[in-house]
Amino acid sequence: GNKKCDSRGALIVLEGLDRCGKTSQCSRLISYLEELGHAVESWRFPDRNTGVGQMISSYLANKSHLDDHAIHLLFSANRWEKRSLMESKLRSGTTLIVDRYSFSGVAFSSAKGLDMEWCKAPEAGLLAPDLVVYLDISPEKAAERGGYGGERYEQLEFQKRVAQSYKMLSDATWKIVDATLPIEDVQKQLRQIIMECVLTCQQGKPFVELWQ
Ligand code: FDM
Repeated sequence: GNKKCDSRGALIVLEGLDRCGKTSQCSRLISYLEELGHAVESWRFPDRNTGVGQMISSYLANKSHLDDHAIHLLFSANRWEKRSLMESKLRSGTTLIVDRYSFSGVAFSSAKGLDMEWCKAPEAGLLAPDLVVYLDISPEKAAERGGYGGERYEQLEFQKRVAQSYKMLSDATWKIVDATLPIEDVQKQLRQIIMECVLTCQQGKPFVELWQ
């Protein structure tokens, strides 16, 4: 029904290669939804503010070395430590726009050669996004944008393997947006796509868990 207590927020995830424009598109989406009067929060993974997040941050800055499996599990743990807060926010009606999620986890680790099914396993039981939007750009074009900050994964050859992994992971439910279009055009498409999702969730779409 239309009772207020039925309405929940949407879990919306943006994925894509480094330099695809995810972060600025996310913040524009937040302003847009706020202007429309929606309860909305900007989230990102890794969340570097937790204890686990600080270990991840130091790994990404090349300040520590960790086994590929170990860092994979830390990225996953970083999502698990936010799971209950995520669910309560959504239940209370707040929409979450999330910059990277489990798909980054699997795409980046499997790009190192880890088995994809092994990579997916610790994600099982996390909340499944109501919508995944992939901001599509070739690794070469992304590299041309420059500004790779020098973190561990910001290298063309590695980003090429990440792109292949994303392709294997994606399914028919993903919305693919051409990230090489002008910023305003990308934003326009994103707004249309996410509003549809926000409305379905308001109408009480049930929660689903990864990994299907
Ligand atoms: N990354 C991100 C992973 O390798 N696994 C994960 O689970 C997540 C969420 O961390 F290169 C990688 C992707 C990226 C790096 O991400 C840091 P940001 O978006 O640049 O903070």
